[in-house]
Amino acid sequence: QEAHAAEMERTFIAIKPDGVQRGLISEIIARFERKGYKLVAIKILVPSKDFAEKHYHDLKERPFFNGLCDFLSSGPVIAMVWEGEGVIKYGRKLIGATDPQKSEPGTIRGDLAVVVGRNIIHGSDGPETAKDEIKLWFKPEDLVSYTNNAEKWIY
Ligand code: 3AN
Repeated sequence: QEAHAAEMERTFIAIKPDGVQRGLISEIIARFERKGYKLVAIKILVPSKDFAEKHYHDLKERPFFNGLCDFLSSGPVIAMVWEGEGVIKYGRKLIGATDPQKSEPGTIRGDLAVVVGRNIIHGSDGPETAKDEIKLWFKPEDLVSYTNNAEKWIY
């Protein structure tokens, strides 16, 4: 039984400039797609420094805040919303630990990244953050709602 789209859990996922420029967009999207999650919004943009600071406002007091915001605004970012049961928590599992030296093989950071300042992907860390980040990056009408009925396309 499929939950109604309005009740489905959603998370904000971003491929950072290093992931984009290393050609990892399709690799990363494939992992979420194959797991069974549904892509409901996607765009490419170069965030301004000001926008990056809004996105990372929780980390304002951290010593790496300025460098992190410079980095996020240094090139194109793929901003996405993924939907599905448990997608916030399991999305973090697919991504792996913040420090790629500690993330397990099989995770996105474990397989594809080496240093913490260049860890290729962002994922919301909880329901409140997910809601705030989706609102910051997308307009409500940017999110699609559809029933996935793949059999319809098998002839
Ligand atoms: P996550 O991205 O796994 O949620 P956070 O929210 O603790 O981790 O950190 C946000 C981002 O800040 C990380 N993705 C990483 O790029 C950067 N960051 C975290 N810790 C460090 C650090 N010690 N040095 C440099 N950058 C860091």
